[in-house]
Amino acid sequence: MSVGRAILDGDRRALARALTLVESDPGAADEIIAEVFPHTGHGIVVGITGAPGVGKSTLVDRLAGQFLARGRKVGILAVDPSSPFTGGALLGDRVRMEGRGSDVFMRSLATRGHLGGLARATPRAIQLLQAFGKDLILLETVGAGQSEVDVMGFADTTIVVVVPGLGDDVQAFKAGILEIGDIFVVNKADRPGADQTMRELRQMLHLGPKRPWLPPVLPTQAQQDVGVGEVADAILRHAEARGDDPALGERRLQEAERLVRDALADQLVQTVVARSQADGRWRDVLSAVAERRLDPAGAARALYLENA
Ligand SMILES: Nc1nc2c(ncn2[C@@H]2O[C@H](COP(=O)(O)OP(=O)(O)OP(=O)(O)O)[C@@H](O)[C@H]2O)c(=O)[nH]1
Ligand SMILES: [Mg+2]
Repeated sequence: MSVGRAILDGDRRALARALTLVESDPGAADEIIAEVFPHTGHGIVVGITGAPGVGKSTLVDRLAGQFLARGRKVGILAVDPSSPFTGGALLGDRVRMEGRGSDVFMRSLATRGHLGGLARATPRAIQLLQAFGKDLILLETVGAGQSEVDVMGFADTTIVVVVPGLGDDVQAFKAGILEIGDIFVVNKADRPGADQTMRELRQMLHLGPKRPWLPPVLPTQAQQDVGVGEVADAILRHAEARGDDPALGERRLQEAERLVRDALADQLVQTVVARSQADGRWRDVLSAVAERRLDPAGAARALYLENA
């Protein structure tokens, strides 16, 4: 049986193997993705982002519990754009999640060194989980940079987690976090200043451009499992609101465009590199660029025209 068929039939080991392929070399899983693709795209993908240590993993764990209790099939992806390795924190998370037994599938994704790797691997990992039958995927990512905004682009609903006392986070808000958040969570609301932080956030959101969906600002104490049900409710409400949004079709087309453009870029690079390696031109051109006889864009153009 093919790996794709096995995943569709609910084989966890086949899923784990495919995810490893996707992580180490996105293109390597093309065949598997092609087989399962008709069975993807359903359900809700929730992105959870925020500065290190704000409680994202704890919230994800509690949200998983909420959605399991509501009969959803939950998958979790912990994406770490900053680390080329699966860090200790993520391993700790994994142990915690696996306490939930086989109802939740949890996986960490790291860059493994290649730039832009996560932006390629993340949608494929989501598709594999959907093919496996998961209809609620929680996507945790840390940081406040472009890579994080890129990864969150694959979420239907983005949750931005902050803690009382915005302080350092103001920087992150300038970097566009305010624009990508559909739901704002003030976690560690057991700490002083939570009310003020919520007020400040609401003010900032009201100052922004008018949108059909005004992002709610919700307090949680994830550790104590307080307020998490309200976050789950808000996720479902946002999914419903999106369903009525005439822009949804346009969004799906944009997503398709991004996937096809990325795949096209991958295939063009592979084809041109393989062909120019085969006739020995590749090394000559690299030498020319290394010795500054040729500029990189000029080199690429020449190789493309010779081999595409
Ligand atoms: N006081 C308090 N602590 C919390 C709460 N939620 C989580 N924590 C604690 O905050 C710490 C960080 O929690 P994590 O869930 O690992 O945070 P994270 O955002 O996933 O961290 P990174 O993945 O490392 O960025 C842990 O010690 C949690 O127990 C809360 O509501 N109140
Ligand atoms: Mg975490």
